[in-house]
Amino acid sequence: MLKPQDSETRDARLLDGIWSFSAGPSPGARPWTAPLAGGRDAAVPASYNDLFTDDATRMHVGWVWYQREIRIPAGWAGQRIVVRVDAATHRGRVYLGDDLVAEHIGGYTPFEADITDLVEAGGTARLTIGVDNELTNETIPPGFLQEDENGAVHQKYRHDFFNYAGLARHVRLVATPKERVTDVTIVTEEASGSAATVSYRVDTAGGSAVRVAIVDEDGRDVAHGDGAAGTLQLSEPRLWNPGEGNLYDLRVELLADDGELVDVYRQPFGVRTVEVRGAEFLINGEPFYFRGFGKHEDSAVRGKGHDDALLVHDFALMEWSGANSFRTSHYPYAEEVLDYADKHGMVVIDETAAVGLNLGLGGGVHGQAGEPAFSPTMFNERTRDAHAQAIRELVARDKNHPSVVLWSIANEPEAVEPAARDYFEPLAALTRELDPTRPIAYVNELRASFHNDAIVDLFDVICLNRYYGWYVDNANLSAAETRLERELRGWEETHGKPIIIAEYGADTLAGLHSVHVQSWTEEYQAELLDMYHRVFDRVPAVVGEQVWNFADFQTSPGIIRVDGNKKGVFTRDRRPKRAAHLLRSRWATAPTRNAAP
Ligand code: E9O
Repeated sequence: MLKPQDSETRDARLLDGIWSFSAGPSPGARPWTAPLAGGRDAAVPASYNDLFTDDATRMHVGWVWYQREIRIPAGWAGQRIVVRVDAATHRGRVYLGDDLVAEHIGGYTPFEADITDLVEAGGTARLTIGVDNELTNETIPPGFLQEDENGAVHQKYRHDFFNYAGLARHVRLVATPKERVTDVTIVTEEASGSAATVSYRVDTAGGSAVRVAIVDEDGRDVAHGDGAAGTLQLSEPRLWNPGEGNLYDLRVELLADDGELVDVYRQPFGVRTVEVRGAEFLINGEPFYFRGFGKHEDSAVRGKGHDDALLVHDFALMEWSGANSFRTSHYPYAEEVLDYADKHGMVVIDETAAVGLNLGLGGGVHGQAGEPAFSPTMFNERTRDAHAQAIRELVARDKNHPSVVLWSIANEPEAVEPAARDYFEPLAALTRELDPTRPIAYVNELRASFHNDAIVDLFDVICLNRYYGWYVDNANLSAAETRLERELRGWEETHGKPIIIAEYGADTLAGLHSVHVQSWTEEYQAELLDMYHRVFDRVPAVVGEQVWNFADFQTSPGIIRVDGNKKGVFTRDRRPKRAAHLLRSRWATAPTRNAAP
């Protein structure tokens, strides 16, 4: 799905700001022709949970409603007009007046509602967006409802971050020509410093001919093509590389029968290749070593609300620490984040929201005692269909980002039971079919190791989340070191594929210090990371280290979390803990941006 943009033929307006908001009533309580009953002010974009002071809203389960007036610009007559919602977490319904104009399931990918026939240029309309945050065994991510002693219903889930919901990204009013470019796909077929071959495909609605040009960063046309698909040659291309966010635009022009220009769309892209060869991960044919973080979209007050200031600051901190990459744990991030990664040469592991597809931990790490454990049969065909749809929408949205070098289709799912293989085989095949150009992975958790992981052979890269020294061997780093090295060597010998440690870390209370080996102190976090690094440097198949987590983040309340997960190297308000300085001295001095430290 194309990101909205302004062009000679297109117009996109943000509908950000203060909307009227109400938690409930149910969809049956329309009409939406009237102002929201009991509506109060809410900011868009932002998760609604932490905007107010009442717990009823913060912990609300079910639908909420956002409403505002829109005015259609007078100059938009004859255009196709849509409302584009970048994300409605986890399900959205768009109404214009009382007409349902779009419904979408999946909380982190965009959708649009065509309102062309319902509005008039220069006129106004009442726009209402319903957002449902409920998670079930058939949603991605999954969850379940639990009734307490008093009959109150609570949303439970296995993933370790707060179920922030609402309109956390931009909403836009967009005009395009009716005959228009509907999709663009660009692939670097081959690239070297002296030449590159780039293939493209343009999908259209109407129009009769397509003309394309590659435009460089100085605005010069450096290659031309005709037709809806083809290949283009570039001589002396400026390759997109880690740390070098060189970008081009593919300017796509759609022409009518009489040769008149009806639509123009500029799709940014980078010229770069990605390949897994043996136990190496290659970008532009060069071995790449991932240094960076698992992140979250998370901050005080706005929850998962996208914020450009936070985006710029997070990247500044990542660059300060010497990171060259991050993972969009555990869901697709706002498109602005990937645009920024493209521009800054930051490498991205792009993940679906399939997190928490694990069996119950029997009241263990993230489950509360007494909660039902997920069983292998708990996830069914419909769960998998939702998961497949999440993969389709992720690839459709992000396929042209050069920063994205690896698809992660799930985090820490059940991976030992035979049912896991039946579940994942078609999903891995689907991901490859949708994008044959990028390697794929799933992110593994400790209980599936090199000898009993039943799905890892379906993937190209082994991504491991490991917590020796934390959940296992807490406060015993020498035992942890032995176990970690033994396990990594086991993976290396058994599978011969590149290994990325996609999570390692320790909960750390900023300001807590000790001269003793004491978990939760800043010293312990730094020593633990340092120990992992020694081991990584001894195991050649390790091609990446991404610390869990970039920053402290909010979780659901529970007995192992104190105001959230504290494994951040930065606090939630982005101040460095001691470990941040350790990473900076390891990473920022790496000989080249590509090399292992
Ligand atoms: C997923 C991430 O979202 N990985 C978790 C992170 C954590 O800090 C969480 O925030 O808890 C770790 C999974 C740990 C599994 C340990 C199993 C231990 C069995 C004895």
